[in-house]
Amino acid sequence: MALTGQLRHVVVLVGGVGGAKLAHGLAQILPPGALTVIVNTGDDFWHYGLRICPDLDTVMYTLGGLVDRGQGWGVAEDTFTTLDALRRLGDDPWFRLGDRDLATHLRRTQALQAGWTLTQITEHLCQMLGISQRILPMTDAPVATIIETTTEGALPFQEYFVKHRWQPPVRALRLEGLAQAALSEPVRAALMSADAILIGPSNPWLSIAPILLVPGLRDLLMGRAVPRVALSPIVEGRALKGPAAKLMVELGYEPSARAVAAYYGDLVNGFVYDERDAHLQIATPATATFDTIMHSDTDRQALARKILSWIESELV
Ligand code: FO1
Repeated sequence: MALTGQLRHVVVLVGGVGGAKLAHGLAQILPPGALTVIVNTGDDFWHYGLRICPDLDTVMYTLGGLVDRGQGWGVAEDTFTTLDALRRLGDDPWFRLGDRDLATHLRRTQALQAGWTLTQITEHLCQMLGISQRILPMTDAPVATIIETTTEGALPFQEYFVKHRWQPPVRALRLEGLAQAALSEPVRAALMSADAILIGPSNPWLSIAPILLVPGLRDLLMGRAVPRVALSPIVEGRALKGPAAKLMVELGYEPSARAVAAYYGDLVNGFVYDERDAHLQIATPATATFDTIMHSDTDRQALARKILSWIESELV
């Protein structure tokens, strides 16, 4: 299936690993500059005095070809000399920061302290890594996803996700810092000029909701008369990766692609879900089923091409 070139600018909203894989597939089939990836920053936190932006880095390393493909985050073949030295000094490093990855956090923190915005330093890091598509944080303001658990109380995202291995049952989610958060000009301009807006197969509650909560973003999206297409991160009742299915049950949803589509509601006019779930009745006006599980680079490109071809033939 060939693309006809009607989609000159595609925007995709993503969190970490799953969304980064789709963004990588899109980046490989679209010309340089034709893709903008808007990334969740609710997972960001300060650690050892450094600003860590796990989802931004996962997308950056994936598009830059540096990512550790086994785990889906971090730098391939990284070493952990600094972490080992910290352990010797009595620290208990629960968040695995590789030596090469640390360089990213040092450069970012240095730039933020010198007055750069997160958008500016992300653009610079992407240039340095030779990435030809645009990667934007959802906002420049520091926001933090807080997980209200039934057993450990309120946990900042990485403590819930990494330290507690997403085991504590979740009661509710909230985003701190929203009142100060604004839509950045590059995010606004990207959404305004998009010929299609995709929502990646990322966790709708943990990764996509924070992006949609940035003041003004949801309204802007709803106001765009272009294809707005979400992908399900749930296949046969299970999450492709991470806690999405477990979280859905804890929040009172059925863990299925149908419940994901219902959650997005009329924010999207198209919904893509896995062919293994083809029997599900989905209420979104336009739907397509494909093999959405991406093991290889070829799978990523194939899925990206099928989605864009379907959008061009059915939704444009
Ligand atoms: N995930 C883990 O499960 N354990 C880690 O120690 C860990 C370290 C880490 C360091 C840098 C980075 O960019 C990502 C890292 N991640 C780690 C992944 C990250 O916590 C999650 O993938 C996302 O925040 C969820 O989208």
